[in-house]
Amino acid sequence: MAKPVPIPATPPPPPARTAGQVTSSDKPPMPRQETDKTLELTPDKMAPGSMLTTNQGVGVSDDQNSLKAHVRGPTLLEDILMREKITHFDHERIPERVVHARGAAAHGFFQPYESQAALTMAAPFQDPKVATPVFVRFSTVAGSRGSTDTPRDVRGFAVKFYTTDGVWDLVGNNMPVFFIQDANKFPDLVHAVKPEPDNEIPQAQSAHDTFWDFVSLTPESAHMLMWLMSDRAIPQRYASMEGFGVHTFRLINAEGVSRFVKFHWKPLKGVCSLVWEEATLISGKDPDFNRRDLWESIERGDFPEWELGFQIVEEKDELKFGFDLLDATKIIPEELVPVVKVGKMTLNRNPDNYFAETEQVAFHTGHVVPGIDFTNDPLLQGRLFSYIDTQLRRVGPNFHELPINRSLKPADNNQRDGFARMTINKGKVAYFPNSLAGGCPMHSPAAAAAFRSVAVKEAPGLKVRERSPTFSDHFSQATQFWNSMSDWEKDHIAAAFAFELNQVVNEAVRDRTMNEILVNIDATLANLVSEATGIPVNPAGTPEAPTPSAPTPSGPLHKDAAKLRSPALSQDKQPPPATLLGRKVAVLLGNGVNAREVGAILASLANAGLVAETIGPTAGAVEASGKPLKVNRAAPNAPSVVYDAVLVPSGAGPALAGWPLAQRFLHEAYRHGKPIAVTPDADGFLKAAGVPADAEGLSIGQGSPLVTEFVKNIGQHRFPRRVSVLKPI
Ligand code: HDE
Repeated sequence: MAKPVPIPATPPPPPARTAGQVTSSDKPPMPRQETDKTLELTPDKMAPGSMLTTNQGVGVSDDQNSLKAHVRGPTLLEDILMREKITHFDHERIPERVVHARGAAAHGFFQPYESQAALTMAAPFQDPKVATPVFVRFSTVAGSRGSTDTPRDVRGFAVKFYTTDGVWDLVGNNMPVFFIQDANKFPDLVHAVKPEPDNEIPQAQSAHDTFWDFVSLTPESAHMLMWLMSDRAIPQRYASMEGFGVHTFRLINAEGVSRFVKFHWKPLKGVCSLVWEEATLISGKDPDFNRRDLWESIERGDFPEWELGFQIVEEKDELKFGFDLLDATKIIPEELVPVVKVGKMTLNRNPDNYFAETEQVAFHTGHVVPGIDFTNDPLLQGRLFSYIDTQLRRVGPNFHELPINRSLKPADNNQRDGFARMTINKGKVAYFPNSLAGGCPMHSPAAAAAFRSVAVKEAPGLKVRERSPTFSDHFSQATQFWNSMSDWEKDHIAAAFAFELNQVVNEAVRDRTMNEILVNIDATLANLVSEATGIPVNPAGTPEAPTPSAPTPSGPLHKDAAKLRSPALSQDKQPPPATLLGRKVAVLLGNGVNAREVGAILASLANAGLVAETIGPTAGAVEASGKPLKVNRAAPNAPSVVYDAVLVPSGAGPALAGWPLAQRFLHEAYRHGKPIAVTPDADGFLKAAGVPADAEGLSIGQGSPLVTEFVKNIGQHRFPRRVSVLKPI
């Protein structure tokens, strides 16, 4: 089989296409490796040239004034220059994605740790020495293209692998389950969560009546609701999200042996989230928070990385679990089937053009390569239909010819024509079988690189429009999720349910969510939400949770749902991050700060891989040791919520204590559980900001011991027990 091509250490000079033959690069060189795909894109890139022309290459003498009958007269229909310019502008948008409209993306590569040929023929997993180029798009689901980055929402995590056997798209999310079990319900789910159709309110939020109406009538969504109400729905950065293929797929090896697989992406930056209040503040202060972080970290050379993991289940074990592997509302707990890490993905290059790349990229679950195949998951089966249809509508029938979607292995078939066809197919023959072109292009039944659906034995049965009874346990794994959370994670979940249900006006919807969904997940959860919303828990009116009916009722998950736990689900119990690279520290400055100490602190923070910014009252300077000390950012433009941690160097505290904006800055950092480091002279500042001197994660000290402890605390990410989000101060 053809192998992926290694990434060249020194890329050959790319042949650039430029306007008017001008060759120039408008970007400074970045410490990055080019992949085969980024090199292949080069001829399609264009830097601005020296002469303005029309789309037909005709020079333009004046692009600022329209053609008029006389200097104060009417504009003429004859103005070909203005009409070409404005009509092109009128057609600049393509339909935004019906879901996942807001996104950000980057290029990179995937490299396996060792050959997985025993499991799969898929090209990216054959040889640890070779890397496969990827393009990855992260997104929110419900909001429009211009919406904020930090609503409570699922995040899309879609990876396009440009393999030597063609394109493979792994179109996943940052949550491992989904709201519904059958694709036929997808339009209903999306209509319910999107802004309500009469007034188009609210934007990018599930906190409204139609969403909770739908999910309260759809108990299969209970497990996904737990994920959505958890902090997973407000990831701190894309680089600190897990990713999941969600469905059970198949891996096929060269002998044709099929095994079930679940795909997992594990971020090397650790799994970290925002807290809800912080997320809402960021929405106002920096709606581009996540995409900015992705862009800036790649520009800095701090490349986001994830390990790809397989959970493998042998075909003979398909019915062993007590839930159905075809049910996308279920996970396979990692404690039952470990996630084996098989390789690493690195994102090392920003797109050159948002529209051409991030907007026009077209993913499809049906884009697979030999070695990967599907299961009968009815949600996946529906997606196999939906994505190609959506791309035909959104981007057009030749979407595969756009540079970002183009396979590295050239496409060659008898499909022709359609809007914006770019390939100039030669010859008379566009059919098969043919003799006039020598039978070409030919089938390749024996070639390893040819896709053949795996021959799966289907049990004989009736053609029905029904749900399998093995899909009927909707609550065990929702309870398992709750049981697996730490105390503060439970608080955050209950507070999220309370926030959402307090936005719901319809009493029947509020009541049904409480008494037909929450009480079936956990009584404590129901009581906490009841207290915070005033919705009575009414066990008398509570229907029994449906009895689980599983392929093998002896499966380990069904013994006692209330006792189920999976520590791997808890963010609190995740291993510490492999790197702190890119965490942002605010160094608050005020008049009187010790300039020498600031220099030393900034150097130590940079050594630890942290991005530190000094913040003062204006973007100018503060007075430090009798001299002006330039600051990086002005406090009104640099709110606490966009930083991971705060440090106050010696000398600054007394001035900051009397400054309300600084008090608010420190107080918010405290409320949001962030590591704080101050020198002893900041005691008045702590008091004025309402930060208790014994707060967890607050370091008071001097010099390098202070910085060392502070950096250690940043490794813990947050100290969320400081403030109860259920009963906020
Ligand atoms: Fe999607 N989904 N989806 N989805 N989805 C789309 O395709 C759909 C589902 C996911 O960055 C659309 O190009 C159906 C699950 C991501 O471009 C559309 C069903 C998962 C993205 C579509 C699902 C996803 C999409 C809209 C139920 C996680 C963004 C625009 C059967 C495994 C990809 C587009 C990008 C986008 C349909 C459910 C992930 C309409 C019918 C489950 C990450 O085709």
